[in-house]
Amino acid sequence: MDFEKTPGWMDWYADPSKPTFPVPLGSVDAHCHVFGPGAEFPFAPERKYTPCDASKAQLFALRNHLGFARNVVVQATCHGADNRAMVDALIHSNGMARGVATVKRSVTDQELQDLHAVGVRGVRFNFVKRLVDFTPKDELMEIAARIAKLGWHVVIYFEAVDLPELWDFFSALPTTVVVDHMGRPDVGLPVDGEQFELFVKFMREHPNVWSKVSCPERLSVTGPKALGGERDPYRDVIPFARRIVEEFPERVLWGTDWPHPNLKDHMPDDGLLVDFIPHIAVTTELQHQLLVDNPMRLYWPEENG
Ligand code: 0GY
Repeated sequence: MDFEKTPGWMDWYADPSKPTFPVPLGSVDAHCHVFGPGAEFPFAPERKYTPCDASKAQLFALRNHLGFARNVVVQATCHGADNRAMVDALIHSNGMARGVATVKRSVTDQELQDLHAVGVRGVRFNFVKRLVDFTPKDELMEIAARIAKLGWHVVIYFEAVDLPELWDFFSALPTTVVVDHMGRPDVGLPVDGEQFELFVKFMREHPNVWSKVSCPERLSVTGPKALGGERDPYRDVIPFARRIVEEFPERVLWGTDWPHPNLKDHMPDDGLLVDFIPHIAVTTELQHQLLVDNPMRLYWPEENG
């Protein structure tokens, strides 16, 4: 099937630079997506955007280029609860990718087992209104109870302003909970201001909650402009991500977010995104936890010696 991209859609960066930061051996890109290709894996009728194609082969080529070893492929909303493109990527990864799916209440136990067998280890609940229609919380809680039995976790995606309203629901989730992109703080506000303090409190009070310290390109107000050196963009996000890495070093993950859906102003050079890592994880020990130990514990626990 041929799909017309959403007007103004920005395609992923075709020729990313080589990072100057050498990531530790065995690093995991713990947040990335595949889109289609639409001709093979059609986008969902209920989608809010139609992206460019971004295939598993292109994802794995980027992984190698950046020096990473593994991927966690997160189901993108443009594929709804049809997980075939993500599953196909896992199947062709030689065991080097695990996945996070989107499922509905109607999913059968056999389907969950099948997803587990190919490497799915979590489900994503999305509360970003521009991306998805509302799913009743009782339905999500029912899904959470079922996937908890498989040892899976729940990935949650929401905007910082919605945390107060969602707090009780998130607190009741019976699994490990992974927050996408630090709960999307407004980095124009102080790092010790009311909004981000609430997120830090949320992590402090819930030892089962982890955070991806990803997406500076999405959160930054100063943007891609290099402020402190040629390869030094998105500086306004650093204090936020660094604070989370340093207070919760055992509960943080990092990902490229390739192919970067719905960016409006610029498409990041993925090599530069990797060079952001030593600014937020400033010791080799923190870098190893962020890129290797934590994602391995969550997604490949059977390999932990
Ligand atoms: C992200 C962000 C976005 C979209 C999706 O599944 C998706 O459609 O995740 C977004 O537009 O903010 O983290 O990948």
